Amino acid sequence: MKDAWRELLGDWDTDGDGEISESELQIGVENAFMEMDLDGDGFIEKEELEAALMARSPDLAPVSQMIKALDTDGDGRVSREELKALVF
Ligand SMILES: [Ca+2]
Ligand SMILES: [Ca+2]
Ligand SMILES: [Ca+2]
Repeated sequence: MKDAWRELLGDWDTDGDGEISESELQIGVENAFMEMDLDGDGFIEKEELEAALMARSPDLAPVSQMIKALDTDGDGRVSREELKALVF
């Protein structure tokens, strides 16, 4: 399911050296939140992910499974810290 997130968010390796540096990670996370966190509360909720998927690739993956893949504290939404887990 992390692959689905990567596909949705694109490649964070902006300088193309094959690694995500700390600054690339920061920028990637910030861009993702700017784009998806519509109500600006610092979390990506199901509805927000759903909207992003509808806009780009509706058939990518089930929203609930994508949330679950990153939601380590189980509150049903994705925080910045949780999103960072994408690259590790
Ligand atoms: Ca890089
Ligand atoms: Ca939100
Ligand atoms: Ca969470």
